[in-house]
Amino acid sequence: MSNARVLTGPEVAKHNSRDDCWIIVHGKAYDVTDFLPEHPGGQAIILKYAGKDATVAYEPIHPPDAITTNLPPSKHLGPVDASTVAKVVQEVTEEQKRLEKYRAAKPSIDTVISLHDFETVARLVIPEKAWAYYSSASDDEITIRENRMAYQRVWFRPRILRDVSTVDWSTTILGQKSTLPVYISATALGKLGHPDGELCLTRAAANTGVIQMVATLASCSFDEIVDAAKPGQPLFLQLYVNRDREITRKYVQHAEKRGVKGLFITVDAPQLGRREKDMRMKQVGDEGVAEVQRGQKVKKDEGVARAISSFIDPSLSWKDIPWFKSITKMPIILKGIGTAEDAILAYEAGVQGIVLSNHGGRQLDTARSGLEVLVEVTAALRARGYLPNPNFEIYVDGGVRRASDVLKALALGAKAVGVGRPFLYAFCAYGQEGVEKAIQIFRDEFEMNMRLLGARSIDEIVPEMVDASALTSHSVLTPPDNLFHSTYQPLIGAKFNES
Ligand code: 173
Repeated sequence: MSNARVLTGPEVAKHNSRDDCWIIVHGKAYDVTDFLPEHPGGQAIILKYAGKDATVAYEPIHPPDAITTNLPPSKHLGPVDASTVAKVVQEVTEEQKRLEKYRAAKPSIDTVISLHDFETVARLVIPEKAWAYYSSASDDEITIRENRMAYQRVWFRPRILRDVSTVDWSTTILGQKSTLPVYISATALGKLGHPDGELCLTRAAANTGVIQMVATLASCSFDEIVDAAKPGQPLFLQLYVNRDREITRKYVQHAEKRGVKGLFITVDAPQLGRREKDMRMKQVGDEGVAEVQRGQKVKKDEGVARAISSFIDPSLSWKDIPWFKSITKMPIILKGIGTAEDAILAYEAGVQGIVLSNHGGRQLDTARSGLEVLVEVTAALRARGYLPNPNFEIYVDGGVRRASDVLKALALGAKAVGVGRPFLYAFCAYGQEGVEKAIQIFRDEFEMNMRLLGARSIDEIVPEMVDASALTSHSVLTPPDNLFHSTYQPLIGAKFNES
């Protein structure tokens, strides 16, 4: 029940124990005592703010409506008089000093000329924890590097003298117009790196005619994102399937009602990969354990993503596909296919597409690159007479940094390519303008590469334009002084306590 009276800071502060825990978020108080054991991110982080204003910690990780939808109305205690609330004192840390220094010295956006540049800049202007979470990949980070290397094992076979005065790289994805054969792939927790989070993507997509795939675990709420889109702007939705299917059904049907044009169900994450950079980062910097947390086993090795992923249903199986088809008319695409066998099953299950993906190297380490999988998938589907089929599209993601990468994937049979981290880094570094610049860089690269390849439109990009004979050979050397080698950071070992 909503309390009509405005509460004061000292009143809220009295409820500061595990048995009686109130917190303030966005100027309103909530009784989270019963919710503590259910909090996907663990109790410890809430208890740290028991009786206090938790907005700073809440904001980057949760959509604004997470607390109101997860707590029953009886636990919504109503507004708190802001003038009576003690400010959560945020001392200026070494990290903040570092961030200020780098933000002041940030290269002008005009000097950014490749997608790699966004990564170089983002690393230094976002909090260490954000960088650790975004950049991390699983285990020994072999696959994240392989995603990049695979593109370097495919070589072009360009055609000449074709009058390339006009070249056009626009296409359609699931029947929706796209100015690039590229979509913005889902990445979670955008507000860790920029206060506007995923809205930077939505607004840039609106201005450039590119399609954004909205993440289930975006920092901005789904409705905020849809509200920020222009009328008619197509959006896709990435779906993590909840253990409680009723929640998933409502979420999917709400998305359909709001006009989402494609449902990308993530199928490669029944459990989240162990991303050691993220896990290590969690172990440092959490010294501020509050009194109420003492004696409690504080899980310190989870990392940001694992901590909030417990709702994802590991029992998801092929048997669930008919159910998805029964609850929505949106095209269904399975995101995270890694073999021809599963591509065939997906086709036979009657979905409209597949994303050949290893989740940006964040799930099964030493899984192959989407590009390599593409070759076996198109061969197997063709052999069964399943391709060509205008109602079944194949996408690839992971490691794409150049239009030339996209052209290779298209030549090998992809309809479009997903790009995740580079757009994320673009907005971490320069907000919406960064994303627009990233798209401009793609346009410039497409124009040049298509001219040099002798392809005037997307249909003229054919398998004969690439030599992929080295693709399955994993030992081809590439020059070690590549830009991407300097953006990938070495893993670090266990840390000794400081004496
Ligand atoms: O790759 C990820 O980090 C991811 O997909 C995820 C999953 C669960 C929670 C947060 C992010």
